[in-house]
Amino acid sequence: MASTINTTTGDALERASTPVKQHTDLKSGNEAAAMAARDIGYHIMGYYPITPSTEVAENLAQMSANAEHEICMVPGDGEHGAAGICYGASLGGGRVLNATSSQGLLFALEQLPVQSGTRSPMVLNVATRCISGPLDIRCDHSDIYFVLNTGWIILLARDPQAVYDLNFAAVKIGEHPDVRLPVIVAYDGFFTSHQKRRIEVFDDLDAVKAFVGEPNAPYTALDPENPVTFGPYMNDPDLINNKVQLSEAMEAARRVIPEVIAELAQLTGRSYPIMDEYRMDDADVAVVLMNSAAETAKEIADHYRQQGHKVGVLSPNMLRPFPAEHFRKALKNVKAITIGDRGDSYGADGGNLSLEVRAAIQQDTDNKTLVVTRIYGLSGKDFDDADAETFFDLALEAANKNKVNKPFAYHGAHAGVPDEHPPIGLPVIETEEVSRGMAKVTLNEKTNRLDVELEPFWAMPAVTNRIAPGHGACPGCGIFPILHQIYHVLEGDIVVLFQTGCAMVVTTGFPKTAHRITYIHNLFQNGAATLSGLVEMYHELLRRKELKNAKDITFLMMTGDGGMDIGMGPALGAAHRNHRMMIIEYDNQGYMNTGAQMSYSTPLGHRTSTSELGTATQGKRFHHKDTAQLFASCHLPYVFTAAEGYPEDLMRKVAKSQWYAKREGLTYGKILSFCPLNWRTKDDASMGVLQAAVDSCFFPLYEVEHGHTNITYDPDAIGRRVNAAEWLKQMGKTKHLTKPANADDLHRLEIEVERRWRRLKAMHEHPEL
Ligand SMILES: Cc1ncc(C[n+]2csc(CCOP(=O)(O)OP(=O)(O)O)c2C)c(N)n1
Ligand code: SF4
Ligand SMILES: [Mg+2]
Repeated sequence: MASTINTTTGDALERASTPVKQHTDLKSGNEAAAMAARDIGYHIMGYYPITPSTEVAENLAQMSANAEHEICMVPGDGEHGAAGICYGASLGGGRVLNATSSQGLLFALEQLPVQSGTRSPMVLNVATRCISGPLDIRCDHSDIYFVLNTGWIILLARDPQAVYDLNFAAVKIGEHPDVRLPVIVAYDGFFTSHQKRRIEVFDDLDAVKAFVGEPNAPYTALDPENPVTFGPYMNDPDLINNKVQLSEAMEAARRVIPEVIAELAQLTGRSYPIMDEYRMDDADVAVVLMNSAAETAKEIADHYRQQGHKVGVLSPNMLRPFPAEHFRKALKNVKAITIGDRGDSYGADGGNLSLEVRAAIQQDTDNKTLVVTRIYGLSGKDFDDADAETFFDLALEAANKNKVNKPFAYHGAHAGVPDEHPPIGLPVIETEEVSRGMAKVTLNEKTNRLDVELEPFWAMPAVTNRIAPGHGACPGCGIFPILHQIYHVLEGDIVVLFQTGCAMVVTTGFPKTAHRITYIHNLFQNGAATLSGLVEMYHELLRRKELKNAKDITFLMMTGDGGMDIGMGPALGAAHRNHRMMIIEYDNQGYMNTGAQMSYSTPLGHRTSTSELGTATQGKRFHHKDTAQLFASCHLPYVFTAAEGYPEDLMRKVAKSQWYAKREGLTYGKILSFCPLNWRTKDDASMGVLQAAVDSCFFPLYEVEHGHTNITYDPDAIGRRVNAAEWLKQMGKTKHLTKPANADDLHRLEIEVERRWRRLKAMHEHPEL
């Protein structure tokens, strides 16, 4: 809890004599952020899941299901969409919340200056996390450093209590008439977002409401009697003048933030000085750190003090506006400091904290503080006692010698050994081993469609597996049977791109990989564009005869259903450009790798961690996305659906896809994929569940070949049609839909399923559709 009193700057407040009634609870940072949001009573939350911030939305979703708050939670199609939702909502004048991390923050980045540039306040919780690539989910500050130039206020919360408290302050700071800027509350991913600590929580919600007050937007987009143009095209000199105003708003924030924090302290009894100064009064040397690592350094400072070293710790509670004056005052008489940056500004000899502290003290011509910069703790690498000791020792050495030996370096890391390679895995696959003619595809001159002849299943294992044994998926996971079925019939050399998702996460973990063929990962918002670039490079190099060892390559992108939300734009772009590549989506009806949040493919009423079951609502509130029809409307040569439990049908379609992708252009397939963990079934329940999904016509099996729809399995025609309830009763995530209380939702789902099925049948029967 940041209750240190700042004796240098006078920002800190004594504990208020009569704080409002609170109770003690044990909560993580994410839980604290969600509880604060509930107590603030935001109007809208636009969000998109990403570890480690996802729990904020998940906690609020659970509370929403039980009517514990009235926040309207809008799931974005990605963080860019979520940021747009938040921006639009804030223009309406109500209160708006978001939470994100890492790539999510970067994907939203483009929207952040738009929001601050039009002076639209909102609150964004950032559980800080390492940015890609390569992909890593753990904590550092590389994401938040990217936001420094966006015009957002950034408050730093070092523990769950600070997360809770500063969320209230953030609303009031951002909405202050002299400020009107969006505010980020940044806390360390996992260290703070997930570790539970004792926190004090308000009992008196009236006092909270009185503190935050009513939203007071001077203009809104919802007042037709006073129409306003938000974001006009603006040229020189207006734009630069507009930025003067933004700069002045930041300056106003310097004044407003301590005022609001002081007011909050009256309520809570807890104070957050702009600069958290620990034993700095007479310090000769100091360590400067942001957020949770500073707490470790404080303990070591105590040990060093006992040994007679005059050391202290400095850590800001605010990053924007940057507390330059506070640093100048605190470092006036300090001989040397080590600044730890949990993120690098590559090539600048320091991360942003170092660069800005150095710039700040350079303004004080009397300041003689020597500065050591160390990049530490990237991707969640622990900062423990020994690291803190090293940082103090570096500063003490500099102070003693009055010289810095190595001003900039990485701490506890090295660049690797150039000639050392990970051990070679299985031998390279020869083209002949994977060209075994398991599916013979011929063009039928009469129908102008493809015919496929499959070898018997028992012959299939003759194809060398492109996926090595050994992966980290859950028992019973559908992804691997699907991959095996695909790889059995695909002929020859394949380059595969996996978008982020379970299939990617469970098959690669440096230095190991389960992929025996060339594999690329790009984040799931952009895989299709990436693969399309590679496809074009391949054809261009072939055309120029510049490709050494030129081979006949098929390009395949594997994606989850979530990847077809956030990555839909680039995928449709690739489809419209009609690159010669295959896209295959394994649809497990949710964002499984991040803990089963809803995707747009999740059907109505299904339980996920962001469409929870409670007394007020039961599962997802809107219908599943018809991704196959979206791609069909791009007039591709070939689109199909398939299910893991119908291997023959699946393999025929994959073989056709490859044929078209090599000759005519982009093909797309959506395959229903079993996920026992999050569908809440037994590991071996796949056959029954998938059969019922198909037989209830929820997931029809069909293909669209050159625009002609062909249903490849018709449960009506063979007397196998079952009710949706037959399917839903088999899964823990949907059992509730078969109860009388949820009859309306079941009925809505059945009607929608039937409508889509009839439409499909009409297309199947009509020669032109
Ligand atoms: C820009 C961005 N936002 C969010 C995430 C977090 N994230 C990674 S994978 C994933 C869900 C993937 O869902 P899906 O594509 O359906 O694959 P599955 O995990 O179900 O296999 C999410 C939300 C991320 N990595 N990057
Ligand atoms: S969570 Fe589901 S999709 Fe992911 S590995 Fe486990 S079973 Fe497979
Ligand atoms: Mg999924």
